[in-house]
This record gives sequence, structure tokens and C-alpha cells, in this order.
Amino acid sequence: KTGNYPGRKVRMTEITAPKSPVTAEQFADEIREQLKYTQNVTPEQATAADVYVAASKAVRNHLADAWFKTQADTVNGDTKAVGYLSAEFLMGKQLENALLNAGLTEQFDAAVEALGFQPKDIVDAEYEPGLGNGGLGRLAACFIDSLASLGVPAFGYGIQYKYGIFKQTFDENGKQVETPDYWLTNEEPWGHIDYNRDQKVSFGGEVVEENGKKVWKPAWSVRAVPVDYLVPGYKSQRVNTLRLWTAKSYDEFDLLAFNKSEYLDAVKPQVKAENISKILYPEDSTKVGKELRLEQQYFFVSASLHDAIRVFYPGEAKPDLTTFPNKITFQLNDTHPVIGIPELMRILIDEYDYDWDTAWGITQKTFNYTCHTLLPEALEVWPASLIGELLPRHLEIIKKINEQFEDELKDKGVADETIERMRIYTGDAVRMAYLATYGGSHVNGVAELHSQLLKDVTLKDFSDAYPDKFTNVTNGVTPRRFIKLANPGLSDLITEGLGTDKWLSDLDLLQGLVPLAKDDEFVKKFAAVKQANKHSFVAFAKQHYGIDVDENTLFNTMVKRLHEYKRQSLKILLVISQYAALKKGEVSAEEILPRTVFFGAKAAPGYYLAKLTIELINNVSKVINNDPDVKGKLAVHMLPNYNIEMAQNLIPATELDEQISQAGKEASGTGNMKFALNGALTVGTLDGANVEIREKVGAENFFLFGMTVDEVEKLYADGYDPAKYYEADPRLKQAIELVANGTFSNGDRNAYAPLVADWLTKDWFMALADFSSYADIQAQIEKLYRDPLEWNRKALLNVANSGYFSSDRSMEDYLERIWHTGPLAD
Ligand code: GPW
Repeated sequence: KTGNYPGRKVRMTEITAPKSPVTAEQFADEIREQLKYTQNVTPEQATAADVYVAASKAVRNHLADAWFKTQADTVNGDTKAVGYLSAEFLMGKQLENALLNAGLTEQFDAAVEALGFQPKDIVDAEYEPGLGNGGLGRLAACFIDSLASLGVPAFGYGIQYKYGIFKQTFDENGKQVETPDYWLTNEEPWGHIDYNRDQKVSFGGEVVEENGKKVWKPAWSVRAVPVDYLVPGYKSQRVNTLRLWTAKSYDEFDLLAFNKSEYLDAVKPQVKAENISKILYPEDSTKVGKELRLEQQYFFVSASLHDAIRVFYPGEAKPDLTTFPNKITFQLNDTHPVIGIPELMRILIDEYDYDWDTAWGITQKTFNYTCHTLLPEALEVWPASLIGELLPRHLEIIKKINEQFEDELKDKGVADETIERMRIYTGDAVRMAYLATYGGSHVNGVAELHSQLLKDVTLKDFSDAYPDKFTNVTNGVTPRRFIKLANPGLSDLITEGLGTDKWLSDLDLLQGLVPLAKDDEFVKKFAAVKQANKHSFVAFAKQHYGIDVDENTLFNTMVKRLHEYKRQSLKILLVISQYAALKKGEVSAEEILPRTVFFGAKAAPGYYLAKLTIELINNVSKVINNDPDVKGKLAVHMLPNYNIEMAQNLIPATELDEQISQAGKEASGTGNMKFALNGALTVGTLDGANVEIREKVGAENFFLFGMTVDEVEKLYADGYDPAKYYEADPRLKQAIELVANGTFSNGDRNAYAPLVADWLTKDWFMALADFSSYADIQAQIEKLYRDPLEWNRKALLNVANSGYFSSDRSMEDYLERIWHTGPLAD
């Protein structure tokens, strides 16, 4: 394997001719066949749900040959593969995307109509898999789409959770209610469970010495069974694999216990084993030091590493694993899979008899680490006692890695107190981010600013000691799902404007739209697309949420996980102040700009202030939407259960996007990219990828406000007192008073007291300090919006200049800077 990287722009040419072209009639027959032989219903009996399953299986069958060929080329060719290890893959609905990438959309539409159905009803029948929390999981899904589209051999490795991210509803008081997301209730046609490619994963027990060799004697094991999802590239004729592990028990039944007639005890091991893949932890950017979570992490990582050895050294009892890093490079998606580092060491030493140094060489070459946060509380640190109990051999290996690490640092002349700070193993804890940084070849952040702050702050000691390890790869999103599927109107207009649809696999071509921003007729067409998307979203909102939305208002959206650092509080305080101004008649008739504010956000179930913020937003919404004084001027909607489907519908309809995190806290953001690519203007801080978006689209096409990272630091250093800001800005004071005096809680002054107290005394993320500049910039926003042509010109320039934020470009950067590999030969 050469591992050579062929240079940037890894695939400029699309492979357009499908291998097995199929007519609509043939495709209809294939669906009928599936209905008959696998669904066992006649076309007359078939419901939309039946047709969805049948059509999905038909599409999957179409992809089979390309999948086999990709696998064979991956194993037999000389191109290093990518293994993307991630605890989350937030895929979104599959059918439409698979049709698009396989080039079968038209055939599907016609076939389904021939069967007497509407294509949209069939596509809608799919239940969205929610195997991720937010940005990190969606990024993984975008990346594997791009790798397949670029023709790069890749495996996504993760967990097929039985319960995905919880479903969110609100009770009559506006509180978040979580219900389990049992997404596998009905037949799921995409994943194929492969019982014959299983792996054994063991836990607990002890380490003993036998003939001078350490031997791990585990206490219990689970069976990891892969469920394979196809990842078809867009017009690439390549189909990669997403392999999600599900946990099964070996001890179907404990006969001994059963014979003692302890029936329930007899199934306990089975329950324990199968619990491992039962549920996705719903915490996003906050660590939870739970045993089950460590079990999950080890479970999927151990199975995946063994799987890669099986795939690349088929049937070899004594493979030469010194070549392993030339076969596959593993990317650690945050700290969640970092236990893979000691696991590969263990596999090499204990299972394949390599010496420590050889094993270390292989391991360090094999792994790379992506950090997705700057919040210290989100960097995983495991109690050594927990690792010792669950994975005793791994704890030994980690200790030895740490010893070697400290020696290496001493040799480099690093000061003792610095070494002390950098320890991977502290005596009672293991710092996974440090282990990942030392144990892999490269460390990257996910936007320029974030990568810089990793080097300067979060991982400064490491960057000083190993400067060459650090690099940046700015995140991206797939234009197939988030432009073509989500926004067909804009896609058609782009294709019309550019005279080609090649932009879908080379998003830099959007630059060709820049001159069209000077063409008023084109800008008006662009505006008409946005208006049509707003119109569609009004229908979507009515159908899904039962709400009435006025399409002739500014659509202003803030969708993302609920987190203090993202500052939904800042937005709701602004909305309240705008409401107060309207109520008091402070805004003249010609100054009033009708707005509809959409929020979407799930809060981690145990995150008290986040849940209280949701409750507040819901109740502000109730008061405002029911107040005749502001009717037609201001409306607020907290949309329940933000997910990929909602994103695909709401983003194309949005005109103003909120990216208002405290500077230095949002590692990148990816929603920001989706909005810009769909022609929304951003109001935002200099944080994460906002910085680069603003650079690309032009400062004049971006509403910037708020403190910079340096100003934030200085304010902390000088001693931050939020009450000062409360006193200084009457708009802010008024807004907080309305929350405190019970306006949004039927007069109950206690309802939001914890939030109010936090704002006035702590305000850790300085929402109050940024309020004035945030409120001030609204005048600029509203002025521009009153000039639709100019607004839309700027929005179009956002689209034209955002091609950089394609995940295809992110993948090219990883290939060049980190993975040093490329696409398979055609
Ligand atoms: F804390 N992100 C996320 F870094 O969605 F692990 N979940 C997480 O648990 C973490 C990060 C973690 C997000 C970042 O918050 C966001 O800024 C970034 O765009 C996204 O990961 C993808 O890199």
C-alpha cells in the first residue's frame, strides 16, 4: 500500500453513467417484486409504509454490486482506507438520499406514481434514525457521504443504539418532556445485520502472569454483531460501509440459575449484555462519567479494530500487522473512541505477540484525534478505578503509556511542573484528550479559531512539546442533503445560473453566482425561491405543529442544542425587549418589522438551566402569540423535537440565522454553514466557523456583534459583574424584569428565579455583556430587510461564497493534512 495522496481536488470528474441503468417501468417492477416476496402484500393492499420498505430494498439491491466492488477494491487495491470511529452518526432519512446518490430519483418518482402513490408520501413514511445528539453526529454523517462521493474507501464505525435521541414534546406548562425514541418499532430496510461477522468483546476480571506474559482473564463478554448500512457516493459508483454494532448476549440463558428456579436471575447476564447498545446518551458537549458509557465506547471500538484486522488480513492467523497503518487510518471523533489506543496496544501485544515498541509504533501511526470542543468539562476524564474494574489490562497499558510519555517529555527537557500538568494518568484519573494527543499522529480542531485556541489554551503544553502534530480542518456539510434535497428550488436556480449541476460535487463552482448578484432579475428569482420555501414551511408547520405562521414576516431562526454557551437566553431576552417596546408603543408604525422567531432545541434531560430556558421560551411564546397588541408584528415558536427533517425544512425558509455563542466557546458550528448555503444572513459573534463564514461571504454580508475572544478574556480577568450591564441598558433591564415579575408565569415570581439569579450574579457566558451590541445591530438588520432587493443580493452572495463549507472540501483537507490517502482508482 502506497498511502500516497494524489493532490487536491481528488475527484473533479463525476462518473455519470450508472452501471445498470434502469427504467421507471423496471423500477416499478422491482418494487412490486419486493412487495410480493418480502413484504408479502399485493400492490392493492400496499400502504405507503409498505412501498417505502419495498422501494428502499429495491434501491439497496441496486447498490449491491457497487458495494461489493468497493469492498474488493478497498482490500485488494493499494489505497489506504479511512476508519471513522464515532459514537454518533446522525444520518437523517435515507431513502431520498440513496435515490439521489444512486441516480434513481426520476425512476422512483415515476414508479411510485405508477403504483398509485405520491413520491413525497413514500419518502415521508421513513422514520428518522436519531443516532446522534447534534453537530458532532451530523458531521460524521456528512463526512462519510463526502468520502463515498470522492471515491475514498472508508468505513464508518459506531453503535446501532436501540433508542436514539429522545423525542421531545412540551407539557401544558411548556416544560420539556422526553420520550424514548424506539426507532426500530417497524421494519428498517437499510441496516443489514450480519451475524456471521460478529466479534467478541470482553470486560472485567483480572490480569495474571503466565509464563512471564500478562494475561487478561475477563469476567464477562458480549457478542458484537455488525449492522451494515450502505453509504452510496454521489455519482461516484462507490458505496462505502457504515458498520454499526449491536450488542447480543452469549449466555442466552443461565441454566444453573434457572435450575435453582431463579428464572429472573437467569436472564440477567443477557439483559446486562444487551444493555450496552440500548441507548444513546443524550448529553451533548457535557461529559457523563457513567460506567455504561465507557462500556459502550470500548464495545464499539474493540469490535471495530478487530473487524478491520479481519477485513484487511482475511483468513490470516499470523498477519503482519506492521502494515496495518498502511491499510487503514483511524480517525477518533472526539474523545469517545480514545480507548481504542490502549485496545490496539493490547491486541498487538497480547493477541499477536508484538513487543511494546513495535506495538506503539503501529498504534501511533494508526490513530488521529479530532477535538470538537473548548469546554474543559466536555473533555472526558475517567476515574482510574472504573477503568481498572472494567478494563484492568487497559489500565496497565495506560499507566505504561504514561510512564513512557513522561520519560519522553523529560528527554525533551520539559519542566517538571509542566509534565505534572500533562500527565495522561494522574493516579486516580485518565484524561482521554491527552491520551489521544500523545497516542496519535495528528490532532485537529474543527475551525481556524478553535484550532488556534486548542494550541494556545486547551492543549497548549502539548502543542509546545509536539507542535507538528497540530493542524486545523474546518468542518463542512454535504451539499447533496442540505442543498439539493432540502432546497430543490434553490438547487434548480443555481443550476440555471451556472449552466451546470456540477456544483453538487464541486461546491467552489458556486463562486460563479457572484456576478449574478449584480443582476436584479436573478436576485428576484432568488427572492422568489426563498418566498416559496417560506410558503412551504408554513404548510409544514401547520401539518406538523398545528401552528399558523404568517409568511409575510421575517423568518428568524435559532436551532441547535440548548446550552448556556450557545446563549438561547440572549435571544429570548432580545425578543422580550422587542415585545416590551411594541407594547409600550415605542416603535412607530413604519418602524415595525414583522418577525417570526423560530427556536428548536433539545436540552439534556439532566441539564436544569437548559430545561428552564426551554420552559421560558415556551411561555414567552404563549404570551406574545396571544397578545392582540402585537399580533402581526411579532410571533415566537418553540418547535418541538428539532431533528434533521426539521432542519431540511426550516433552514431553506429562514432569512436570518442566529449564531450568537460566546466567542471562544463554539468549536465550529455546522448549522451556520447550512444557513449560509441556503441564503440566510447570519447575525453572529466572532466564534467558531462564523469567523471564516464572514471572511468568505464578506463582512458587509454578515451581521457581526459582540465581544471577541480577547475581550471576553479581559473581562473575565477584570472581574465580570453582570448586574452592571443590567443596570446600564434599560432594554435589558426591562426584559429581565418582565421575566422576574411573572409576566411569563401567570404572575409567579419564582418560576424563573433560578434563571434570573444566574443572569444577574453569574452569567458564565456573558450574555448580558453582549446584549447591548446585539440589540443595537437589529436596527441594521431591519433597515436592510426593508430593502428586499439588497437583502436578497447579500443573501445570494452568502450562497455564492460559501462553497468552501462543503464537507467534500473538509475531506480533501483531512486527506491532505492527516490521512495521506485518496480515492480508489476507477
Ligand atoms: F463536546 N459537538 C457536539 F466536543 O455536537 F464532544 N457534541 C459534543 O459532544 C461535542 C462537540 C464535544 C459539536 C460542537 O459543539 C460544534 O461546535 C461542532 O461544530 C460540532 O461538534 C462538529 O465539530
